[in-house]
Amino acid sequence: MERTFVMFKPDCIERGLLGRILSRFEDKGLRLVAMKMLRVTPEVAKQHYAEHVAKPFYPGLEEFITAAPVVACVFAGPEVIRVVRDMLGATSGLKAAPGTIRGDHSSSRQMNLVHASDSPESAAREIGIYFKPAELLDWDPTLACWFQAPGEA
Ligand code: FUP
Repeated sequence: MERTFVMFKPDCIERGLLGRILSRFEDKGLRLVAMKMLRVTPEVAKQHYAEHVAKPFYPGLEEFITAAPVVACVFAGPEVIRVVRDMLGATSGLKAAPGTIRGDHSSSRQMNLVHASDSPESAAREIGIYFKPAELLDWDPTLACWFQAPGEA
């Protein structure tokens, strides 16, 4: 089963939206396999956003992502990387379609509430930054059989 890294960013925690947005992933039937609250340090921010470190917007992005706690998660499910990205919507809340998480709750490109991996490679890399292998729980929710038919997962 595919895994993706999801991070509820400082704006999400400060605005008290964690529960409501997490509920959307639960409602969808995504399997939560790891979760922790932490403060992103400048060092971890540079690792996480390695591809953006040299860009003009990076200093502001680092200031934002280190400004308050975040909640880091791993979700598992079929096609979960694409499914979560579709649920988030476009990077900028101003462009994200209504009905998506960012489209419904964000009006910003930087303060876009939730991060999610965009490929299997970035999922593996990002999960490795925030979690030890032993922190990823292998479990079968009792109700899984009511979210997908046999053979779909
Ligand atoms: P995403 O894949 O949707 O997380 O977006 P990107 O990898 O393109 O950007 C990473 C983060 O940088 C986004 F959360 C938003 C932020 N960003 C800015 O703050 N300013 C920019 O000009 C572009 C991206």
